[in-house]
Amino acid sequence: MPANYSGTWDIVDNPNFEGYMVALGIDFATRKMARMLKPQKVFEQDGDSFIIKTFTTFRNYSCSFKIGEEFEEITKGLDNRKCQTTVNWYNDKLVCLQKGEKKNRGWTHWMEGDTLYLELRCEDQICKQTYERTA
Ligand code: YOG
Repeated sequence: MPANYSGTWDIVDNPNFEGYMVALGIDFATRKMARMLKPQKVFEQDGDSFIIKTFTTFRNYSCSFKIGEEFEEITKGLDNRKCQTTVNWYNDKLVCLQKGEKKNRGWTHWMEGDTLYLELRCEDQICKQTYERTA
């Protein structure tokens, strides 16, 4: 039985989101505004099938995938790049690789009780977000 991430999660900490956005090439004005956002994650999971929705007051982003199946991800409304993306289990962690123009790009999710972590990686930058379960 894989871990079950289903639920609603609100951000409580977001160190170095700025560095991650710089690495993605996001312009100053957009970064300034995006730094103020408090993203909410909604996970819909059925075994190895996932929909991860990220909601903010500015933009929303949704990503659907099956574990181990590479897909083309267009990061629409984010940095608008095309990636060949794969997500795998590593024990109960979700480990994502986003192959494309940016080196070392991907993310990892893991849970500890009602706390959800997200490490966002791009080039030499790491942003480690923390979320708390609200539903
Ligand atoms: O999530 O890949 O949970 O898809 C990364 C933002 C700000 C737009 C958010 C809107 C990168 C302006 C998604 C932010 C900054 C700044 C929220 C992270 C880019 C543009 C929609 C992500 C994964 C893992 C699932």
